[in-house]
Parts: sequence; structure tokens; C-alpha cells
Amino acid sequence: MKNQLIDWPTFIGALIILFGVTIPLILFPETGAEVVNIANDFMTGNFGVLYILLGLLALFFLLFVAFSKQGKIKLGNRDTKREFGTFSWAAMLFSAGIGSSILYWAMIEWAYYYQGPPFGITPEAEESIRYAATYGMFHWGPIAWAIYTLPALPIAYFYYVRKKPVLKISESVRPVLGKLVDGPLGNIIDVLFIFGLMGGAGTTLALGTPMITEGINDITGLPVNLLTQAGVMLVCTGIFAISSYSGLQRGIKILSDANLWLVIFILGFVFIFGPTVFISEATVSSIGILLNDFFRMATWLEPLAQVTSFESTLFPESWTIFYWAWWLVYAPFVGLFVARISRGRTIQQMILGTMIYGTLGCILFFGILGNYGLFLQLSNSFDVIGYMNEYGAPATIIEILNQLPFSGLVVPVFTILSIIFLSTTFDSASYILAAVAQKSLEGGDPLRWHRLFWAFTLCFMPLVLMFIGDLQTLQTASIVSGFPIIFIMILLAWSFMKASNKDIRASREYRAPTIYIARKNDKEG
Ligand code: NM2
Repeated sequence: MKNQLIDWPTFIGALIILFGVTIPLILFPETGAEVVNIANDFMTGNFGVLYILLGLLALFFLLFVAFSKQGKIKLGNRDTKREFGTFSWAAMLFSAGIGSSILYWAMIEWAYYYQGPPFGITPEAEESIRYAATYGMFHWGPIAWAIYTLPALPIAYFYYVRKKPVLKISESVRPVLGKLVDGPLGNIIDVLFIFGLMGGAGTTLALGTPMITEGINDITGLPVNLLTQAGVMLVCTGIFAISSYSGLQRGIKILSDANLWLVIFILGFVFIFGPTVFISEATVSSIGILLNDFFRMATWLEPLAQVTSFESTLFPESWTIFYWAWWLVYAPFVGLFVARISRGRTIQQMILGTMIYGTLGCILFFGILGNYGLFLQLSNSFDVIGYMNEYGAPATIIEILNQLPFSGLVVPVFTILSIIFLSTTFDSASYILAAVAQKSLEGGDPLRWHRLFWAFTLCFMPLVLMFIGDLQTLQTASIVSGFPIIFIMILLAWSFMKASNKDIRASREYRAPTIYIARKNDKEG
């Protein structure tokens, strides 16, 4: 019986939490929102420093692993070929890990920093403009990608090196927790991950849907209201459900490739038809500021505001901690996905590839799209900030695009790209959720109906909360739901080191020919 493959305790546990959160929010929206906000203030206010430390530690840990003995371990046997070429690999990685939110934030994030900078800088002053273009790159930069990559290590290691056909977070912490993983603790770990991801995905949908609907409004004149937004959400769900159903080699790969070409088109278009020289100079300068101030940004908290009369800007809580938490809830999923597509690469290639391609890709988005908007503002061609404060961010994003020549072409392409970007994250997410809620993967893929099921489940909570008018609560909830993942990340790193060190030691004594250390003159698969 195929259904025996389902890991029922995890499956049902995840649904219980989903309904356990959604139903009270429907029945008591105001009290619900209040509770979520209190929980959020408590977490970010008291444990913000944990998020900040986790980010830094993840970065150092990965760099250490990449250049240690572990880095040379090949994910597979001596003759294992790479499953995907580097182009498709990078495209799939980026498309899975990054969704439509990058279009949203790359276009508009600078405007928030411009008005509310960190480091005690005066808003809208010259210095705040310089940081405005840089901070987005930081929040989508090396630390963020390190958070994404860390879970991939143990997962890929157990899947391809120790050859356990299970794609599960709980399975990856077995070296530390031992047999406990087979009991309720294992289910709890998987359920926490599923719940975190549903929260993070909810944030993505909460941001993406209004932006896509504004785009459609601009093209067709269809109004932006609850009904059209719900329609957009359902259409997107339909698209990623089909893609996930058709699987990794077809739907997910085709959409990822299409995604990449459209990205090249949009970025190229804005770069060429926008202020090319300004964009180039501002991007390069921002990279400089990023490198120069990296650790200042990575550790910026506001302890003084707690004991002195210095004003607290809430910048760390609203941005860096929020972002790390958001990357964190996606991280085990991206780790599972990166692991799944990395057969035949070495650990070092997987780590450096993810961090370098990921960061560079994000820098391009923020450099080109962000600096275009900044240029409009500074050159007084379009008052982005004024427009945003009046009509909100999603409408402003579309209005910025309307300042470009051939906007009749750019807005539709941008809108389609947002839909595809969203879908390429959610198809992989439903694929991975199905894998985690299964005992094992027969034939390498989770069951098809099971993938469809998770696709619709992902959109359930955002859809319901949209109707009670509270997507904001959802965004906040997603952050709260990610808190336990901090500890799961530590377990994941520990497990990887424990297992790989043991195997390396054993293979030195020729007792375990299970790991294959890639050598310099090996042919690439
Ligand atoms: N991250 C990258 O909405 C999305 O683009 C998916 C968001 C975690 C900020 C991921």
C-alpha cells in the first residue's frame, strides 16, 4: 500500500498545528493578532541577539568546513556524475531559495532605510542614502546564504554519502540524538520545521500577492481587492501545484530555467534603459560599503536604548533579526532542496556555489532595481517615497516600473516573472514538505498526490488570513514560528561534524570505504 509510505504522526502533527493556529485567528482575529505581536516583541526583544549570533556562526562554520577535510568529500561515489550542470544547478538553487519577495524588496527596501536608517544616522541625510542602497545587499548577502546552506551539509551527507534514502530534518540529527529520533522527538523536529516553513511561505505570499495584483491591475484595469488577490493566490497555487506534481526533472526545472531568462531580461532592461552609469557606480560603491562595514552591520543591536535615553529605532528587530528569522524558517527546506540537487558535487563546491551564486544574484537585483528607484527619487523624476507613503509599497513598485520606456512591456514581464518566481519557490517547497512527511522516498520522489496536497496546504493559511484582513499578523507569526529552528540548526551542524569526522577517521584506517575524497585531478562529472 502506497499510503504506508506516509509518516502519519508528522503529517497529522503538522496539520494540527496549522489548524491550531489558523482557527483561533479566524475566531478571535483581534486577540489573536495581539497575542502574536506580544510573542513577537518578546522573542525579538529578548532573543534577537541569538539570531544575530547564529548568522555569524553559520558563516564562519561554513567557511571552515569548505576549506577543511570535509570540504573535499564528494556527494556520491568516485564515478558519480553530477546530476545537473552548474547553470541549471545555480538556477534551481536561486529559484527555489528566492521567491517573488526579491522583486518586492529589491525595488523598495532602500526607501525604508532612507527614511529609517540604523547607526543613529539622520533620516534622508547623505549617509542614510549610502546605507539605503547597501543594507538590502547585506540582508540578502553572505550571512543569509550561509543560513540557507548550513542544513544542506548533514542532509546531503546522509543522503549521498551514507546513502540513506530519507529526506528529513529529523534523520539528519540522528548522529547527535541517536534513537530518540525514532520517537516523538523526531516527529516534533519535523513538525516544527514544517510549521516554520508554512509561516515563512505565508510571508512570501502576503508580500507577493498584492504586488502581482497591482501588476495585473496596471495591465488590465482589474481592481485590486480581496477577491482579485484571492484569485491571484489561487492561480499561483494552481501553477506551482502542477509544477510540483510533474516533478523535479520536468516542471521544477523548466520553470527555473524560464525564471532565469526572464530575470536576465528584466535586470538587463532596467540596467540598459535606466541610468546605467549611476546604477553601476552606486552598486560598486555599495559593495565597498558592504565589505567595509560588514561586521558592524552583522552585529548591530541597540543595547544602549535599554538603559539610557538614547532613542531606540527598532532597526535590528524590524530588519536584521526579522530577516535572519525569515531565512531561518526557509533554511531547512532550501537545505533539503540543495542537498537533493547536489549529487556528484563536493561539499566545498556545494557550500561555495550556494554562497557565491546566491549572494551575487541578490546583489544584482538590489544593485539594479534598487538603485533605479533611488535614482528616480534623488533626481526628482519621481517621488517614490511620497508615493509609497500614500499608496503603499506594492503600487509604488509598479509605478517605478512605469517610469521606464516601453513600460507596456516591462510591467507584464515583471508581473509574469513575479508569478514564476513565487511558483518556483513553492513547487520545491511542496515537493520537500511531501518528502519530509513520508517515511522514505521510493523511486527517489515523494508521492504525487502528496506533493499536490502540500501545495494547497501552503496557501491555505495565507488565504484564510487574507479574508480576515490580517496578513500582517501572519508575517509576524512566521517569525515567531521559526524560533525553535535556531536550536535545530545547531543540532544539524553538530551532527554533520560528528558523522563526517567519524567517517574520515574510519576511512583513514581503511575500514570504511564509504566516503570518497575528491582529488585535484579528478574529472568533473
Ligand atoms: N527569503 C529569501 O519570498 C521569498 O522570496 C522566499 C525569502 C528568506 C528572504 C524567501
